[in-house]
Amino acid sequence: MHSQITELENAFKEELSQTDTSDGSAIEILRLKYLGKKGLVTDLLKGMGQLSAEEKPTFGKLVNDLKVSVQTAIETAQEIAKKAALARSLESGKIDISLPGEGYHKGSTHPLYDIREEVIDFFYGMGFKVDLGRDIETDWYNFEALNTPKDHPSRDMQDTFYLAEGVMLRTHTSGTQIHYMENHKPPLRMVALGHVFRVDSDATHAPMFQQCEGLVVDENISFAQLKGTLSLFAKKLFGENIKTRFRPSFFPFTEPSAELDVSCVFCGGAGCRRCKGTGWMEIGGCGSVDPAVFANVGIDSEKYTGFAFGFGLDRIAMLRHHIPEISLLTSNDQRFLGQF
Ligand code: FA5
Repeated sequence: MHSQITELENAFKEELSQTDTSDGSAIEILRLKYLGKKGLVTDLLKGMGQLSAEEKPTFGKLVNDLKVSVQTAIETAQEIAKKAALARSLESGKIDISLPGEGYHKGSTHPLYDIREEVIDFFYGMGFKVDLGRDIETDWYNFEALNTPKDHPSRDMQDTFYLAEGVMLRTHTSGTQIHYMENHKPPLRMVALGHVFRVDSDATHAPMFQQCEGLVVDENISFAQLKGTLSLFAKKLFGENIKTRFRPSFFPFTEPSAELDVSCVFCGGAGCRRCKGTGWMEIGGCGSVDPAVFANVGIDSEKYTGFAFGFGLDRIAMLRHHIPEISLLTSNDQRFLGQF
């Protein structure tokens, strides 16, 4: 019997020495083999029933000692395995705080917003008041008061989205001039910025775009002051080297009228595909306020003169950033917007 206990003890020691003590499941297998319900040490205890009453206490103590020493050895091994598992998990989940953080997308302002802010900044600095006007206008403000009667051919220049008889999405910001002159007495200086709408769509024309309207009314206002103001404005937008050209044109509400062109930002004025070989690009219209407009708002055209201008913010953004297609500005495409 004694030798049986010694053999079992040696066998256990041998097996334990060959077990990977960092592996908790291998130790559990060993525990079950010796101390489990059908384990080898448990079997020895069960076999005690066949012993005589004298043998039982001695044998019982030896088996119990064996059980305690196996149990202690197993617990020590389990402790080692636990520590090894913790070390492994710390190693695998280790955070290197010197590594850069995960990237995130930083938003930026829309190029049209930036231009709008710049325009406001420029004119505000020159003493202009800023107005927004309204998206929906009546025929009076969008056309009639601007010296454009119903049968006037220039109405065809702006293909209109009508909402009801005599009510429309404004085709230009010029109606704001009328609202402003109805509510303010000269001398006055104002710019109005906002969306305008036309049935119009190609690479450089959008059905919805933004315009900035400008109006100055006072005694002795001349076309020369208009040229000076807009030339300065063009330099502010496109840099000192930009050239401006005032090309004779027609608008019912200004007389004389002109288109404001800037030298092509793509070719510097040499002529290219973008400027259709002319070396110039149009950004807006302008002129001296027609006395008929003053008459519609009760301003004495014998005493006062004025100039007005209107240009497209989308066009300016296109020129500034070399954008080939106007619709990109309202496409909400991150690949495009992410470049600003
Ligand atoms: C007008 O809208 C006049 N109200 C401007 C004006 C104001 C003249 C005050 C005299 C006095 P025009 O239709 O040319 O003019 O448009 C002005 C500018 O708006 C154009 O030069 C261009 O920059 C821009 N624009 C016109 N149509 C479109 C369009 N469909 N898409 C984008 N920009 C446009």
